[in-house]
Amino acid sequence: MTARNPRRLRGRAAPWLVLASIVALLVPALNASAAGTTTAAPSNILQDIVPAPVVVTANTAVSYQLNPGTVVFTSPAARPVGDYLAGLVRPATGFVVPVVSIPAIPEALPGISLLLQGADPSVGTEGYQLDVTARTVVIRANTAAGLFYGVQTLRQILPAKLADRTRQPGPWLVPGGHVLDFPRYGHRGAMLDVARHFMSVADVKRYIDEISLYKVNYLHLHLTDDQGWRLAINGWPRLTSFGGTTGEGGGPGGFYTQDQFRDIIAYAQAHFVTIVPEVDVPAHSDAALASYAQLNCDGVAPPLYTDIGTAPNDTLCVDKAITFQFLNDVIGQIAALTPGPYVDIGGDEVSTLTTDQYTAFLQHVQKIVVAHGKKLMGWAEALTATTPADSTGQFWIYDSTKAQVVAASQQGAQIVMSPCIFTYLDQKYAPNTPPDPLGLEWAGDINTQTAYGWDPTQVLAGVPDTAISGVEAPLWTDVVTTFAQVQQMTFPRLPAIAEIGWSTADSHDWTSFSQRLANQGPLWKSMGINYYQDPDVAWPAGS
Ligand code: TNX
Repeated sequence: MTARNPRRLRGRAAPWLVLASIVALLVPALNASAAGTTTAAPSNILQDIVPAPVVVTANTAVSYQLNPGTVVFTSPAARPVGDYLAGLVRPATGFVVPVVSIPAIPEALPGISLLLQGADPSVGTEGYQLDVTARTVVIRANTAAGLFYGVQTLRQILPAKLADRTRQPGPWLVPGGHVLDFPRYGHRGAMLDVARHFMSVADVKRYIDEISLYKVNYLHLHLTDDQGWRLAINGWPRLTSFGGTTGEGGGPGGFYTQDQFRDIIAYAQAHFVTIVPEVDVPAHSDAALASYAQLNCDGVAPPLYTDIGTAPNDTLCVDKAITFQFLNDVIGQIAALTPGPYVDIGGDEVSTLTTDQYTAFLQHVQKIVVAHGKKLMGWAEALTATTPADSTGQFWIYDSTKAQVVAASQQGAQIVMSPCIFTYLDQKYAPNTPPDPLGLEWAGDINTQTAYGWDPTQVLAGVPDTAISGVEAPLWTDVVTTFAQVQQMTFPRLPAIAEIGWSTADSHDWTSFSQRLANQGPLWKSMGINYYQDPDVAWPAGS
């Protein structure tokens, strides 16, 4: 429409030009005066970044000071990232922080620039380059995602009190220097089990905010299990009106309408997080079986299950046509809701089917997933039955499935590494001494150093490096009931696993990591994150 109307085109172009020129004239004076009056050293140092960047070159002689005249300039396609950054900066500083989109920025303007041009080619599709001088903070990337990750770095090197929701005293100094950064793996995941204990839309969004800080880009939502079905499916209303009404321990449960789920997905997208929706079948399906008698082989619905562990008979009837009509509806609707590449079908812990039944079932389910335009993801067990080239499997347990995971990876399956002994966020940090700490212990105690102490390429001998998509830290909620507990189990272990997914293998070093991690403490305090003060980490006083 605008292309056919040159007058409108001219009319649209003018405001940014005018605004940019005014701002560019005004801001140097403000910046110069602010820089000139600053004597304080930044409270943070450039090296305090988690995950560790590829290159960090500090220039301690300079720092940039956010000031009342600071403007965020963005390439037009990066405007939402600029708005996001300004939204982070405004509450604690009280500054106006205008965001101005400019098609081509000839040289860095005074202030903060988020540019989709001029990045070092090595940054690829998710990396970024950050340069901080006394006059400018410039983040360059090839994609909006890269700029978003540059902004996460900026959040970490600004004073922690920037995260306060109320006005705080400055100065707001950004340490000077250069960062060049890009991820080791494309899949850096977290998982939240909203089936055992339901988590509200607001809680899921908050989780997205908090994991984003560590450049996590996949959030796997475990949407169904024996204890609850959490996503409304058109045509199958009892899944949620009955199957969603409770949870583990018999609590009130809950579920997302499809509109609420779209809202979560949009929020995740704005944070460059891809949702991986999981419907766990054929086992872990008591909530569905209790809701619809016809899904049971004997036509009798079992009661809702509210205990820990698995229900006595929680497996779908794999011999009935209606089971596959049901799955086609569920998978089709989930595929239509999600922009991400995967529908996760679980596939774990099946004890009542023969190998042939399990294989036939999963092959059928994989056809449904593919027919709806998605790739099948599942727990490692699924790889024993699916077509490897069309599957991503999540390695979690060191049992007999190991060999089949290795074989599938050699035949084209992608593997996400979630070895339970390192990544299971529902396990206790420390041994079971009174007062009983939160968490299970079947995979062992996992303190922060343990969560950090592994490498994806060393988990399973025989898995080609190229078959490893990345890592995921699952948080099961069998014993985790509140969002404060979700935070306590996630921090500081998730940042440890995020660093394994993002940073180079060469940079892996507990001493360096634990120092950088310690300096996240004040930031978490400002953000209201209820974290576990692991005694192996020297948290700054008061954090
Ligand atoms: C194993 S990991 C499970 C979950 C439990 C978890 C508790 C996996 C595929 N299954 O159903 O919640 O242990 O730690």
